[in-house]
Amino acid sequence: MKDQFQQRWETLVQRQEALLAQPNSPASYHNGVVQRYRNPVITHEHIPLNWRYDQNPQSNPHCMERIGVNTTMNAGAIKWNGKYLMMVRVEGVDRKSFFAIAESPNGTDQFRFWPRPVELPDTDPHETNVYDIRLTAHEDGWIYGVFCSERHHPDAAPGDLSTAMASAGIVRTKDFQAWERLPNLRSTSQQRNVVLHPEFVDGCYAFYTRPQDDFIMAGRGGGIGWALVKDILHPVVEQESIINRRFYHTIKELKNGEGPHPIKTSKGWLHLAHGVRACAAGLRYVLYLYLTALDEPSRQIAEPAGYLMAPEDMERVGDVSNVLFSNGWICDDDGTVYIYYASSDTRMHVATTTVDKLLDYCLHTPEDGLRSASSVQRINELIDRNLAFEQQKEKSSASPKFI
Ligand code: M1P
Repeated sequence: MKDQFQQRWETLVQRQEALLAQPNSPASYHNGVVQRYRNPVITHEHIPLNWRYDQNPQSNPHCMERIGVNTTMNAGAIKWNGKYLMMVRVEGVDRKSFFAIAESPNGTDQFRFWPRPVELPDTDPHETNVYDIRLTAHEDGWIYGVFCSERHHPDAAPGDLSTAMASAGIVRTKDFQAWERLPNLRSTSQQRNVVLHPEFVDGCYAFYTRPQDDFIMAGRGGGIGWALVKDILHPVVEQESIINRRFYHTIKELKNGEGPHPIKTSKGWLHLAHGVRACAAGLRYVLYLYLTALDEPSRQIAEPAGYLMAPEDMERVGDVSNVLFSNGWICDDDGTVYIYYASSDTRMHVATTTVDKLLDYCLHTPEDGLRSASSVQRINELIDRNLAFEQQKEKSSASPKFI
């Protein structure tokens, strides 16, 4: 007869295998722009059992979980050797985040973690937490990961164990096994949500930045910034301009941040970003799009009003509720786009669309008029066009047809 340990272990394994093999399918409703999938693609239950359990009944007679995982979220993404890779932010029950890579053969299900979490070169004993990596296959031949490197603020008052400082950490690799750590991006302000553009611009590395007054609040930081860096081995923000601004009474009133690096299209660079506003329930994070010029990635040419995606149904609830956050998407050669997004800082999901649809959405959705009166005007313009179209249709169906 199997002992208790063995029985429990087998149940754990079967349960996890069933989860990992579970097929995913498109959700029934979509608005024509993006297609959500039914199941989350990665949850804390996807974390390999041998990262969490001591498998030896002698040292773990109750078959207890020894190292718990709280959430799996905010993953960078990249297509690598034909596989869809997510570099996931895994947060332990001890609140420390680290990175781990999971791969899928098709981008929508069967994500499995590689055997071990990523061991980044540990270069600074003050670095306490790392998270939200953005992966960029740069034209210089390296794959870069830019992430938030967080530490206790050196100027925090005695006894203040909460004030933190965020900067952009940089690593690079050619095979996702060996990682080279570069110096953090030097900037006069705190930085989070920093993203490397995939091409050189004026012979420099180009970064999307997010200057902020302190660890939480963007404050005087006007939105998503742009900075050219001459030397990636000594990266310094010398000049920073704001390319995607925040505005009063919008989805990004409080703060915003670049998502993954933009996708290059025939009509410009497609950007996915998050916008944050405050409400009685706390901060609300949604995803939005904007487009910049092909020959000048820092010049905005279109931005639809409002959000592309906001938390829905179960996405609304989690460790930090009412949050959608994306720092990874993959564009296939056929133009299919896989948007990987986390809900409520807890789990990863996928939604699919195409480059054509996103461009259509970007170029034909009215921009934000910033006032209720403009919103009503835009709806009335659409109604007028629709009425004219219906009249035209009626006319042509009523007119005699000569054969
Ligand atoms: O909790 C929501 C998000 O908050 C931060 O994002 P931002 O800097 O734009 O406010 C990050 O900590 C992010 O990881 C988190 O998902």
